[in-house]
Amino acid sequence: VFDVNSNGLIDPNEFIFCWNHWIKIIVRPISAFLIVDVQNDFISGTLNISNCSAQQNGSEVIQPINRILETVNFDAVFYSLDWHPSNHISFIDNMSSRDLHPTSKVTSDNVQIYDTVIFNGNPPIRQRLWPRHCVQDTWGSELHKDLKVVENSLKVYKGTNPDVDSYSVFWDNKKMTDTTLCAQLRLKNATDIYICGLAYDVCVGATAVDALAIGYRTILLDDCSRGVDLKDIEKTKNTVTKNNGIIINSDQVKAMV
Ligand code: VGL
Ligand code: ZN
Repeated sequence: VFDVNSNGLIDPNEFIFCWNHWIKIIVRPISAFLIVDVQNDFISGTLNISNCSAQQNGSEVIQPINRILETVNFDAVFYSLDWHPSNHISFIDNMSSRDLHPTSKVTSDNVQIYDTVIFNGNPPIRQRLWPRHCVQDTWGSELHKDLKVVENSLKVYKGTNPDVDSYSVFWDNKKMTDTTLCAQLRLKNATDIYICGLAYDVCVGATAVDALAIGYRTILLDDCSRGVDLKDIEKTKNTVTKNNGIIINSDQVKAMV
């Protein structure tokens, strides 16, 4: 039984004491830290998120992420990379080389960046169009040089199939193929996943939703994530919370792991 203060809140120190001396011993959490797509193109390259509607600065995630990496001992650390071939389906400049489905309201005549088109396929493929970004083995697809890469961490590459996009770090958008993340997490018997990075409302959000669906305890790091659209960031947070995920800031991580 926790003591509560006059606001009805549990004393955080008491909670941390119980967590470390009782709960952790019973629950035996195994924690993974997943840093999503902190790559040059999203921070200052061709898909610089500061040019998107929310006008956020992707470089601001680096310092809080580095601090977590320096102070918290996770059982596993993963860095995902958006890793596209040159002919990738999501690049707006590749649109003309693909067949549009007759129901697509957006066509080559009226297309604008960030629009969603429908390509022919079985079933037809809904695809949001982005500027060419994170092309394999280019500067834009490299992790930002100031991001700390810890020893024994693993890199997870996604979006490598030219014909299907991949927002979640678990599966492509059609759920045809899983990445190495799934197998690595099973190998480690991970129970808890801390997720952050770029873009909050695209790949970070999709990854958190999948983590919750698989059954991981999922913790989203709000101050270590930046996104494209404020409304979509809000939707992401609501979805995560509704599915029993939690959203915290970086200064709360150390006490939990
Ligand atoms: C991403 C747009 C296109 C992301 C990847 O990493 O959030 N966004 N490809
Ligand atoms: Zn991409």
